[in-house]
Amino acid sequence: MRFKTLILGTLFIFGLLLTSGISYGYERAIEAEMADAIEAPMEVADDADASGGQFVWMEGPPVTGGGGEGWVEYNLFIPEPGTYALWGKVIAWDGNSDSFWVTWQPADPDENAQETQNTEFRWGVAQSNEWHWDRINHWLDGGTFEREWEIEAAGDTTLRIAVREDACMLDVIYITDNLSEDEAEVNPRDPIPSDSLVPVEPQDKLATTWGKLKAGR
Ligand SMILES: [Ca+2]
Ligand SMILES: [Ca+2]
Repeated sequence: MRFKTLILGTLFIFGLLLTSGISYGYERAIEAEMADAIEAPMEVADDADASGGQFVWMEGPPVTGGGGEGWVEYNLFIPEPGTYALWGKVIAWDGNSDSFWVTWQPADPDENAQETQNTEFRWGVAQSNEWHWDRINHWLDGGTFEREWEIEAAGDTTLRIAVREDACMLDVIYITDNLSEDEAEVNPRDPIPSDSLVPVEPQDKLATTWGKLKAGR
């Protein structure tokens, strides 16, 4: 009798894990300017209205074309396998400054989207000239759909956000296993101290790289 109770109890707990295990409530926000690597002409810039007072972009006038070079990369430790969504806090002035390329390995292949122009990785950024949240989507030729990433094992991942059009600005990246497309439900937020277990510094050296590039022209 006691054994039967144990079995039933185990099954009950297993059932609870199954129903509640779909989402365990992971979330983390990181300042875009705290990138682990930055390739010019992507650079860190100042804005008093941005979280942390800084953001990243390829500098450029909004209405003209241009871009396709430079990126930021983030080494992100994901503690649990699962399905994740990304949100970006962005400014995109107009139709010539409203996209990035996004690849998140190992869920995505090791592919240079700036070279392949693979629309699977093309993020059509919601336009506004105020800082606002936009869930990272893929802007396919047949329509724009919210993206999600299957992270199959806990461990290190590499998120690359690459310039597609200059003047598109990125302030914060918010990582969550809440797959809702409703911003009010997900409630993406700016970083808080507990997001940074290991303190990191902004990549000041990138301004140097950019300066050298300009001087070399
Ligand atoms: Ca532009
Ligand atoms: Ca920021």
